[in-house]
Amino acid sequence: MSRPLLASGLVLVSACGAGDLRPVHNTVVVATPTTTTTAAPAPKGPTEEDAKKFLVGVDKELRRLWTAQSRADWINKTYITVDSDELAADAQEAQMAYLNQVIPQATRFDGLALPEPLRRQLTLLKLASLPTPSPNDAKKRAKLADLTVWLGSEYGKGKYTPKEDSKLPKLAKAYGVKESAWNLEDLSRLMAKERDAAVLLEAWKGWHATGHHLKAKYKEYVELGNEGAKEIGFADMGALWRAGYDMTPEAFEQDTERLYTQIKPLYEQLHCYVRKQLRKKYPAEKIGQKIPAHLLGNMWAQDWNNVYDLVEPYPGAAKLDVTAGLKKKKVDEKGLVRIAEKFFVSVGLDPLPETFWERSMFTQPRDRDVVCHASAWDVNFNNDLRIKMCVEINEEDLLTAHHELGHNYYYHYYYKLPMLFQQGANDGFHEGIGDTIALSVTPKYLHDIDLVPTVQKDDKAALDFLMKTALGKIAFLPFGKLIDQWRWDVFSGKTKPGDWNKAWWQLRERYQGVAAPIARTEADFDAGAKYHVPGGVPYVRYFLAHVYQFQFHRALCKAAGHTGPLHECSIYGNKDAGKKLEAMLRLGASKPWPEAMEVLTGEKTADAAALLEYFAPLSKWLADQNKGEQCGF
Ligand code: X8Z
Ligand code: ZN
Repeated sequence: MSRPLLASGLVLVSACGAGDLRPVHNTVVVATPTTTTTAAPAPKGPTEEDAKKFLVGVDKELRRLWTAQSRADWINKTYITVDSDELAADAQEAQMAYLNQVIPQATRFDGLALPEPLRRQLTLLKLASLPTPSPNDAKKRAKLADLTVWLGSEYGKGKYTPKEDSKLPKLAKAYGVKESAWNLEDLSRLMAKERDAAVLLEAWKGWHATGHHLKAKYKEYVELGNEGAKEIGFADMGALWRAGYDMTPEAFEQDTERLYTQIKPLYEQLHCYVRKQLRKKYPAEKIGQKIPAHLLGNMWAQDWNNVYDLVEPYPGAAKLDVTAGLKKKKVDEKGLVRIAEKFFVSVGLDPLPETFWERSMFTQPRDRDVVCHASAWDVNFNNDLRIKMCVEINEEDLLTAHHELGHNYYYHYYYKLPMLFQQGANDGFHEGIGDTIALSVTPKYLHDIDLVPTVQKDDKAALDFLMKTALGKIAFLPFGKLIDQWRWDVFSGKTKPGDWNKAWWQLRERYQGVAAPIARTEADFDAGAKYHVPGGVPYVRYFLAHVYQFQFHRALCKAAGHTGPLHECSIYGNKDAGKKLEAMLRLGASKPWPEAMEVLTGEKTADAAALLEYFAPLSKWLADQNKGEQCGF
């Protein structure tokens, strides 16, 4: 797992903390000079040269340890066995042991004036154990490493075997399910298309049951991670996670809240309209204020793309059926990723290295357990780019391929930087690059590359397209925020283990307006049924990315000379936009994120205004449609 991976999703090692410029340890001991009659030589503190030497050593050792971890992790996640678990945990432990030793050493330079690149590396080093800080105790370290690997692998192995009286086996063929036990990909295909509420409920319950047995170990992971965080000066693991944004953890929380306030009214409008349509489709479910979580086409109700047919503004208009286009052109798994690569190359970025195509995992192996959740890697921090994805030939995975390649292109443009700068400007940037490119996958672009036969160019078609995009992007926002809201409270102890599931559903109701479809208890561990929780991957990054990507898109469209509505812009083929993007990617984490934001957008803060501009026509349409409805939840 390299930390990049993380960006990608994965990694046990951190996922990209980007750097807090405040000293992590707020007690800097400054020696007070004492006056004596005899002129004793002043005690010599460390020099700039010492700091430089120290960082050269750290860079070398991190490269060695993170690469070893990355290799072990790649094998583990593409072939889960007792042995690969063991090897991944050993590699994890080794890099944790090094960080336990070297992070405290970095404080030696706290009082010293240093050139900015050195100062920033020291700052980032103090965050380098993110997301899984280990206590400096060999036994505890080994335990924490085992726990993180175990949690990730158990999630990857999760399956649901329907009972005798279940309707699922009869549907297996229709959903392309080949084994009697259904894995997450199988259940997700069903959730996407099925419209029988009882069947949906069974799939939902079946998958969520796979999370139950993770709770006890998750509790141990929280305890040890908190201990590790405290040892390096943070209140708990959540405070460490919130420290990676070039501002205090408190300021970061406030800033996130500010962004959420900007987009909440639009989410409520979308929720209101979707709920109205679902009430028509599922009258027997007697949908109240909150939407039952199994009816939105996705296991976690995190995006609602799959209920598009139920909420399409103008059902008569020609359908933008990308999946049909891919199938018609007989695009295979690699071919789908090639389409995404072609976009990046069209704006002047490099083609992916040949090794990417040789070493990536594009399809789900039939004979072994793997972690299917998509991720992107640079295994040796030296351009050994890969993705790991169980590609299905459909529109959703075409967009995910763009998402993953965004990570790979970031890796590609910063791999020559020191290890500690080989991260996104912050982790939300890393998550936002591929999505930014995917915003240029417009109906016109799809037509231009011959994936859809016709495009209609009128207001109705625009509203259909905006609705589709909103089901992916706007529906996601509260989910993107609440996962870490839950974890921050779990880590700080504000939410006790006896209330974990209750707190989970309180947040899902409050933020998403979604409710558990059946009664839940503390024997359930529903957060454990979402990859990033057992996977230990921070999640607020995706919330940020969903805001940033519209800012990035607007800036790139401006660079490309686009005029007209933002949702019509595609930067496909535009080298000026590509240059702008590349300049930002090349910075990695070498500068505080507001500077990277400025390089790309001219703005120094995160702002949801571009997102609101993009969706303005839909926002107006929704407000009209919802007249007379009691919106809110
Ligand atoms: O985990 C991912 C990527 C890998 S970084 C596929 N995403 C989040 C999720 O699936 O929950 C992308 C969007 C949100
Ligand atoms: Zn990602």
